[in-house]
Amino acid sequence: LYGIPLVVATWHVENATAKAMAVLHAGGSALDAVEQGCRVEEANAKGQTVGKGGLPDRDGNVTLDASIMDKDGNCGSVVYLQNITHAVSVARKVMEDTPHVMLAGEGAKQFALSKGFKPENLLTEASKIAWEQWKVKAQYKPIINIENHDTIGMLAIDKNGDISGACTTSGLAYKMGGRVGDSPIIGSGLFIDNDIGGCVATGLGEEVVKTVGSFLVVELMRQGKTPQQACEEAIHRIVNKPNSNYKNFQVGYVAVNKKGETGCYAIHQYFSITKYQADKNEQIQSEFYNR
Ligand code: SD4
Repeated sequence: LYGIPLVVATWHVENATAKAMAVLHAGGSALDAVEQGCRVEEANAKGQTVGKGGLPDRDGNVTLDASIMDKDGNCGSVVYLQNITHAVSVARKVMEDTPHVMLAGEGAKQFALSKGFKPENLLTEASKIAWEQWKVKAQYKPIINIENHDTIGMLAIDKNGDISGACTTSGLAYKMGGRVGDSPIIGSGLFIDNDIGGCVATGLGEEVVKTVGSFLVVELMRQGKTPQQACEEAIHRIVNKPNSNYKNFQVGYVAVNKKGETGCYAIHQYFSITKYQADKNEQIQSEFYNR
């Protein structure tokens, strides 16, 4: 099939998609590809929205959410994970080595340690300074767009045509302690159906959860919509709600179908995706609703 293997991800993450494609070219599975791709951004301490270096909550704690889903519909996730950089790999271990789908907080951390993950301080000097500056006013206003970087959601199709996806984030900067977003909620931040396609979300997680966004996109594709049409309709569901406050927040989706067609859409300008397909690893600006 044209365009397979392929990797697509939220935001400008060419190093991550390159890593994932290298895994696919070496004959690796889509599952290995999305995990390895997400790990690139988790390890990048300069990225302040994922893994190490992520911006903390109001109390100065960096807490990570991540999820992963494979071609057989298996999934795993971690929420409110602290002191472990590679949340996506812990999510994979939850999927593969436990009878559960989701582990939270201290339990997730203890599980990670038992699997050999090393505890680390994830709060970098830069993120600590940003938090201290934020505390001066301590106004909680979610930022509409953190340009070029945010939650990393990644979808891949391997040489066998099998689809997997993963999602990893430090969540909204300066969120309340204990807050969990969409990224680790299967069906919201991520959903895969190997017969149909997959979807990942970024932006204000609360709005994605309320509409079960990624599941919605996959179901719309099942009904015959292209990935592009499905992403657009899922965004319309959010903005068309009675009294929707959409001018004040961003949500973006990226989706892929079984044929290797992709689509993306957002509420506002400046959402972008990175697509690696047919030897081209490129950033693509998303179309958006609020013109
Ligand atoms: C969340 N969707 O925790 C994630 C983070 C994000 O813009 O993408 N922020 O809600």
